[in-house]
Amino acid sequence: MNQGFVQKAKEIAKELKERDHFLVVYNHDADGISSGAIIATALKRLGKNFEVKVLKQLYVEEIRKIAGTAQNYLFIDFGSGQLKELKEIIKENFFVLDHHQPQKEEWQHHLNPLLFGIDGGEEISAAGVAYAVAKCVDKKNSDLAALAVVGAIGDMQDSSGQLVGFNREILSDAVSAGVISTKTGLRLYGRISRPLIQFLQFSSSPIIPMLTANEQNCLLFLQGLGIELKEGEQWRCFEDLSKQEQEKFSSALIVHMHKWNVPEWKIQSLIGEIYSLEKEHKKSPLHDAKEFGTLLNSCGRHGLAKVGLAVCMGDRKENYPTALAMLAEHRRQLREGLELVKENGIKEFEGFYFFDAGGKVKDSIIGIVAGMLYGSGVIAPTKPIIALVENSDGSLKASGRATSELVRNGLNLGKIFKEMQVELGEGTEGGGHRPAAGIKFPKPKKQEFLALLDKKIKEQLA
Ligand SMILES: [Mn+2]
Repeated sequence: MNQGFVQKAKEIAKELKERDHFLVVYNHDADGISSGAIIATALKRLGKNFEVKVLKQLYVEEIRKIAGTAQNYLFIDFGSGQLKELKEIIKENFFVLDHHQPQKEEWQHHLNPLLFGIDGGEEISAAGVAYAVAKCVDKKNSDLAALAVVGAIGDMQDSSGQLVGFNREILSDAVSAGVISTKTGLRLYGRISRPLIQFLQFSSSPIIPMLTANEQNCLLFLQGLGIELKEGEQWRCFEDLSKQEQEKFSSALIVHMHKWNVPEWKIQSLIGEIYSLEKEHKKSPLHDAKEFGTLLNSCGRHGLAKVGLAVCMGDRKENYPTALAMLAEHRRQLREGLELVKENGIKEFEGFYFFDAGGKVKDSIIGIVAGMLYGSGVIAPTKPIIALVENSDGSLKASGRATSELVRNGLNLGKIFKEMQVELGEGTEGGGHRPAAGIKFPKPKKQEFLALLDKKIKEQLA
């Protein structure tokens, strides 16, 4: 345990116990919702008065709206990058629990692992930071470690195959409290909520060559293993399989990926630690930390973060069915996206593959769909794929995805879209990472966009 970090968590916990009338402001993704729920539960158990408010981003206008509405404020999973603005507008009586890059600004009630040399990208998420405070408030809050694990998984802090660093200490609290159990197994998403075919077909991390986005091949793969897809009327999911069937499935998948020359590190990351929430029903997606995280993200994306928060705080009646519906909606949109690709086909430019979804696919889904196409066998890994959707405001949003091989060869989609933001001018907003990036631009600039993009990609890969 890092002494400085724990000391600061203790100080903040003490303040929370002494004060009352809080506004808990939290981020709308899985980590933000879990951390909001951890703090809200801790306050509730103390008998404090509090309100909650979700935000997509902590813009200055939002801070202005919030100011004066409570006696004390907690900003969770953001705020470290807005300390100056918070000090100017809220002035005092606010706390920041975050793991993003902080401004160079002093603030007494600011807990961020990066200030203590702890990696906030891999070792602890906002939910872990919130948990550290909750645990200092009362040792009995150790059951909340389960939500801290969900938050960390939601922020993909297990990408090495298991939780590391500070997250491991939180995990061990969760195991001791009997709220989480771990096992080693296949780390594909959807072990509980996805029928076997979709378990393979919708795999986007990693992409499985010839199986992702290819329903027919998934069916053949499973038939080849002799695994029954149904039990009576019910589609079987991976958790329904016997131990032998699970092992058969996993080894066949590994052999398959070797056959298609998937890099060794990617194949290895397929097997790792699985986190189960022991207090949740075995058939509920909440039983698996990854699915719990996706359920929260689905709620957040649909403007229903509060539903996710209620579920995190134990609601299994009023809000739970809505949360399940959001998760189903997420899957439906992925399926629809892939079907649309089949119908509309993919165009090929010299520098990239292109898919125009029109107004039919949400811009939050299109990037995932684009990435999945590499698995379908429809496109070669030699060019990036660019997918386009029309937003409800009439603007266009392009999402680009590239393979790691293309990135090694010099492709940087984030840089291209950042440059295009300047070159396409007003109404354009672009950026992102080398293999995954996005850009929004006015509709009349579509042809200009395509031509410029083709030129830039060819230049980078020349
Ligand atoms: Mn986060």
